[in-house]
Amino acid sequence: PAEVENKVVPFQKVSGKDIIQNGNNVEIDLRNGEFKKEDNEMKSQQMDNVTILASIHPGKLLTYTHVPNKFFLCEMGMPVIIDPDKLSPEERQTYEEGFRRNAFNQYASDMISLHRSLPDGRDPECKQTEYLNDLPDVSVIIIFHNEAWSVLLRTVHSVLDRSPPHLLKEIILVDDFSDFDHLKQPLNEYVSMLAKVSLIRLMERSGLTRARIKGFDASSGEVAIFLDSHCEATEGWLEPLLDRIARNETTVVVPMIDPISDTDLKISFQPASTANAGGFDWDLLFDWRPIQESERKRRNYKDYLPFRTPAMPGGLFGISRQFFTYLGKYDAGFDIWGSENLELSFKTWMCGGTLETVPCSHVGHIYRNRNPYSKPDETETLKRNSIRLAEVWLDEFKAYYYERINHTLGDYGDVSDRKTLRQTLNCKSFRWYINNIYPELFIPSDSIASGEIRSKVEPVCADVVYDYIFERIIPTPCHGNAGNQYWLLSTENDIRRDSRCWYYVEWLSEIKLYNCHGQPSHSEWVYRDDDSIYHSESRRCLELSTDAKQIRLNECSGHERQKWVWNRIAAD
Ligand code: LR7
Ligand code: MN
Repeated sequence: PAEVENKVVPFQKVSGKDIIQNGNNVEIDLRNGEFKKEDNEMKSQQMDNVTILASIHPGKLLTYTHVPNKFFLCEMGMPVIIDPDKLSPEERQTYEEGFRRNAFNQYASDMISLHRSLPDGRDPECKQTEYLNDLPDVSVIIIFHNEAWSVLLRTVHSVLDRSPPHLLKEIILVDDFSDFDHLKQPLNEYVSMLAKVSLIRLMERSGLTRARIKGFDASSGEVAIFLDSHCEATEGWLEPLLDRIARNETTVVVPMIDPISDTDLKISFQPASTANAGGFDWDLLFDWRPIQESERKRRNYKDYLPFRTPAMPGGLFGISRQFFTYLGKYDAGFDIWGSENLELSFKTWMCGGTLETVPCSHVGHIYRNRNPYSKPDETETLKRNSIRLAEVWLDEFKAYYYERINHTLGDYGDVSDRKTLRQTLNCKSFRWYINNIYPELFIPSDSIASGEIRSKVEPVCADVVYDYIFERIIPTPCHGNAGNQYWLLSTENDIRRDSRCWYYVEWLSEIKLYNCHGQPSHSEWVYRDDDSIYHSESRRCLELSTDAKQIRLNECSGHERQKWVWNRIAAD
């Protein structure tokens, strides 16, 4: 596909005759346009004109959106770059309100066509692959809580525009008790005009797990595909997913997830060669991991072929109706956010299925830094979800998570039904899952020491502070609740928690956290008999500063400030 530069051009008139079909692309010739600065009427007419045409040639049209006095070419997933300092006070307010309510740039999104075109960067093999003729039909289930209008409807239209009609049975929107005004009557009216789209309203805040179950129960396609409410399906996204399920009903599929920027809405199309697998750590949160070497080899290093993955991120996936039902859908006891993704990953593998990423299928997703919506008692809800998950699926391995929360289980509700389900389905053990599906997971029992790292001179423990984008090791008063004061010393002499390792940054004289399997290569720490923690590369020792505000390295002196107690030390 033609690469399009993100050009800034003066505000100009666009009419039908200026629109030129050029191969697969449609270009707008602005040379004959006339400059019409104050004409708001013109502006909206132009927008209408372009939008209507865009829906006739979905994905094939380049359109323009405006910021005051400027047009930005923002199709092909190009960014909309806005300088907030140049906005009028009212527009500036709208801009900021958009960020505040959504944690992404709603103002920019509102300028982009609901049918915007996207780049097609699929590997060439994807377009040559012959998919089965007789594919199952699909219900796409999109749940949302307080989503922005343009983002939600761009998700819907991207699915309508880019799915073969005979395969798309329906789109089911599930409103998880939103209170944004535009999601009330205006959404009813809009949806009533769209064929195949229906809207379910939940009468209380249910959280994403129960919202998905409601949507699933109301749907009837042979396959269910779930999407977050801020996604964009790209050309050819559907067939590669359905093909895998058609060949094996117990295959659960995840597309490539292309990041859409939260600031300028640019989509970064990820080539298959950059695909990651999914994993998690003992905090029981999903994370991305390199694809296993065995799996790369099994596919003869052909990046475009589906690969097995230990876990799914959770928001975008397809599953056959029968298999999802067989697996008992989700634990309906999960509240608001979290845990359903790992539950379904474990169940899929342990109860007879396969979880795959399908690199030929691409769907965009807006990643954001925070969740903008209200979440009642966030940490408690997530912890409760995680405990339910651990109780039912982790067997003896649940201890590693419980150690992280200092065994403060609290009331996590009743999970007996879920345990019965696991028994009835005769699912394999978590040990089997780790040994066979996720052997790269770090097992804490292999560690030399674990728990808090407490100074011998003051009641402070090694903790982490998030300063800007880095996580720095600092001393804080020991609280005895594990959490961020919980550290493992691995047999490879890493000090780590989950996949984050201590790394000494020499030029800053600071210890920061880095990915254990990423760059830079690791720092080696040795816990010695004299209770010092020795950093091999610099040959220095971990020391608490005299004001007890820093943890740094210094010449090993045997001083009390260099002595640390690690609260569980493996017997050897
Ligand atoms: O109470 C709620 N009710 C809802 O309906 C809370 C959320 N939601 C909706 C929300 O509007 C959105 O459409 O649920 C969807 C997911 O919520 P997000 O977008 O806030 O979640 P996320 O993208 O930060 O989180 C990822 O992990 C979650 C764990 O529960 C879910 O599985 C999300 O679907 C999942 N998203 C993805 O996998 C997209 C890829 C990102 C990654 C990694
Ligand atoms: Mn999301």
